[in-house]
Amino acid sequence: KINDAAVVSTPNDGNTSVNRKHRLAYDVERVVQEHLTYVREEISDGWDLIHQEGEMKVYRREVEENGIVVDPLKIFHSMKGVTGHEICQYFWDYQYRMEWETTLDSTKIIEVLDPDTVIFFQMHKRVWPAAQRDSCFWSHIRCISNSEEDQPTWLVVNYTTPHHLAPIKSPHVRLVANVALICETIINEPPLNIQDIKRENIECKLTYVAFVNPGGWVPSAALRSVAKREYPRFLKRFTSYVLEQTRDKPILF
Ligand code: 6CM
Repeated sequence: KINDAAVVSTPNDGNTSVNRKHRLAYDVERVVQEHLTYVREEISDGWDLIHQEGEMKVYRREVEENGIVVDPLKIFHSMKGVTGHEICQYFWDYQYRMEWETTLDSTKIIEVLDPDTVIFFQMHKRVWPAAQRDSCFWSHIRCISNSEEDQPTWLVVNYTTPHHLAPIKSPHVRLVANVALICETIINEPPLNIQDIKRENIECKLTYVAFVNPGGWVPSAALRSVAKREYPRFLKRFTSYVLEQTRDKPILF
C-alpha cells in the first residue's frame, strides 16, 4: 500500500498529483491520517481546561508513563484576518521560526525529503533544573480539499524521527514529539466574486495538538507548570506574528 499512500496532491499547485516516494512517506501518511481522525474527537472526561483567553481554549489530560509526564495537550482557537494556509505556512517554514518561537536556541533543516516534508534538528532552551532537550523530527505540510465549495483544510505535522546527522549527545536529552496544527478557513458573508474577499471576511479555526515525551525524567510539577505557561504563550505570540506578517499582503488561500 505504500505507493498509494504516498500519492497525494501537492498543496502549492492545485490539483496536480505528485508521486512522492521517500523512505518516510508511509510514516508521514499514517501519522497525518491519525491526526485527521482524532481532530474531530470531542473533548471528553479526563481533559481539563487549563487556560482560556478570548477564543483560545487550552486543554490537557494528565498522563504519566513510567513516572514521566507525557500529558497530551489540545488547543482550540479561532482568529479573524488570516487563512489556514497562511497559519500553516508560517508554522512550517523554517525561515520564520526563530521570529516567533522563544523556547529554542537553534533550528536547522538537516534533510529535505520532498517539497512539503523536511527533517529538523532543534536545540531547545534549557529549563533549570532539567537537562537541555533537543529534538529531531520530520515536518510535513499538507492541503486537503474537502469539496469544491469549501476552503481546503491545511495541516502541519511534526513527528520525531532518528537521523544519522543528529546523533543523541549527552548531556542533551532527545525529546519525543508528535505535534499537529490543523486549520480550517471560513469565509464570512462571502462576496459574489472571490476577488472581492477581504481579510475582514476570513476566519481561521485552528486546532493544535501536542504529545510530547520529555525523553527522560523531569520533575512533574515543574514540567506541568512550564507547559501551562508556555503553550498559551507560544500560540498567542505565533498567531499575532502571522497576523502582523500578513496584514498588508495579498490573501494566500
Ligand atoms: O509546536 C511548537 N513548535 C514546533 C516547532 O519548533 C515543534 C516543536 C516541538 C517540541 C515542543 C516541545 C517543547 C517542550 C520542551 C520541554 C522541555 C523540558 C522542560 C523541563 C521543565 C522543568 O512542533 C511550539 C512548541 C511550544 C512549546 C511551549
